[in-house]
Amino acid sequence: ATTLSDTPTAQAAAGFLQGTKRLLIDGELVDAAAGRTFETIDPGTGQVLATVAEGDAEDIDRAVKAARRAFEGPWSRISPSERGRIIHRLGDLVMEHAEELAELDSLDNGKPKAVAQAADVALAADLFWYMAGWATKIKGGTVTPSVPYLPEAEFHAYTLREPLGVVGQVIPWNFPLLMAAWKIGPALTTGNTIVLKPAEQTPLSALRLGELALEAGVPAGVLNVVPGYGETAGAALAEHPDVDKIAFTGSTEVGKIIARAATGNLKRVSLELGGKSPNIIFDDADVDAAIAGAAHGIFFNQGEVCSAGSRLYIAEQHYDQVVEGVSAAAKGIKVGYGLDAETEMGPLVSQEQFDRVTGYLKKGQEEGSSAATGGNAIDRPGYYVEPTVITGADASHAIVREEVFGPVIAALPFSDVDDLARQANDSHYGLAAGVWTKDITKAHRLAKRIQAGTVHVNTYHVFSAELPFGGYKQSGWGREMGEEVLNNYLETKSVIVGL
Ligand code: TXE
Repeated sequence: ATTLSDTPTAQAAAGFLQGTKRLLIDGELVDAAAGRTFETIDPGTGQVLATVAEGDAEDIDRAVKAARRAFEGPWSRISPSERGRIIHRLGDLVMEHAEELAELDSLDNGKPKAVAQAADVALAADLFWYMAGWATKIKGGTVTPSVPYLPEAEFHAYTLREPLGVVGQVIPWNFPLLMAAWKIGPALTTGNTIVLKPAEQTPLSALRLGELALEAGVPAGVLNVVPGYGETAGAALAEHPDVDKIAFTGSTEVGKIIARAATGNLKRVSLELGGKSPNIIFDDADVDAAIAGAAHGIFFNQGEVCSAGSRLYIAEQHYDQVVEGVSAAAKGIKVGYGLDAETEMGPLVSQEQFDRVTGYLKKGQEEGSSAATGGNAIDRPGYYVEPTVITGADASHAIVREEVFGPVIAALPFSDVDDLARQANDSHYGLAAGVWTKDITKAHRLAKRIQAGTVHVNTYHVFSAELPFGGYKQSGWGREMGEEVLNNYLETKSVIVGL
């Protein structure tokens, strides 16, 4: 691994970064069957961070077989109580290795280490602790069936909730550790076994998490981690005939590919996809709080958040003040290398993502909008972009309609509330929204009208293990977290006994 001479280097993660990182299959660290490797890049410098074994279809197949054996064998014999304790220990181990995991995500993704530790790592641990409690609380019910064509008969019936079996999980690069936790936690607590494919841009923390899972007592084969590319390893997992379910977080485009690939054996599918979330500031809002919330809603995690508040609707009379306020917040953000203690915003994750975001900035100019602040790449090694506030955009512009997935917010004035609700819902996406007002009636009315899986009122970006998260419309299928996610990983069986 190499770094630029003036950038801080890994401390807690230095050991893990040594040597080629291998696949975790059946409790063993192994090379890819084809012997191939790929490089993961530090987006803060553009230089190679680590070399990683590149899994493909053959490795996925090996991992699925191991997961099947573990599902039928050791994992099925462990009591729910013990399962819960193992998952709880995994949460403890995540916290014990908080600094190491935060460094790995900072180096691999670019995000500030302090943010990774306070948000990603803490949320991941909390998710495991929360899910651990569910292991002993998964239960069916008893039912007294009435059967019109058998009026004299008497029955005793009940429902069982059973794990699906082998679950494939494909995750993105924006919250590498946390997305792994969101997927692994509920699948384990419901008694499934897992083949996880992390994003090729950020495979490191998921591999480290796999090792910690073994340390926590997860039996060999229950959690397999196979880094590789989407078109090879990811596609092989989505198509695999012996995988019972595929869970995916990523782009809407790939979500559709996954859903099609899953039809071969009609495996269960859950999808957490893109967004273009409206954040709405009313005339009666606490304007200062709304400005801070709008800036946090878009600039947190370099704007690489599926639920980022990227369309900012502002009541006309506050428009200038809010644009000025969010612009000032943008200018005040310290953009820099993730391991620098001063850094508040890191680089984008990859050259590809940098090209995509700067492409949208250019397109915005061509379409006739302008940047109140930012609008450019930052001239230094790595994939840095200025926090940007766009004004003068039209509802038909790409920068208002499409997911930019970068630190770019479009400010749009409004006057009429009914028209505003129409505009807020004028999107293929429906992941999140924000409403800023002191009028509780208005807030609750709008919360009902907005087509989104999460509506924030006078706050933004609140994630909690207890709260379901997911999308309406093309933002996805199913919900993650909360009690609701358990449905993604369970079958229901009715058992009827004639008495
Ligand atoms: O995502 P992909 P990309 C959005 C965001 C971003 C855009 C593109 O707008 O700009 O997607 O990012 C795997 N079969 N989001 O290209 O390709 C891939 O290896 C199976 C929103 O990085 O969807 C990775 O593990 N798997 C989002 C994962 O899918 C495939 C987070 C996500 O990559 C595959 C990330 C295939 N054919 C991007 N092709 C969110 N909802 O948070 C790729 N993959």
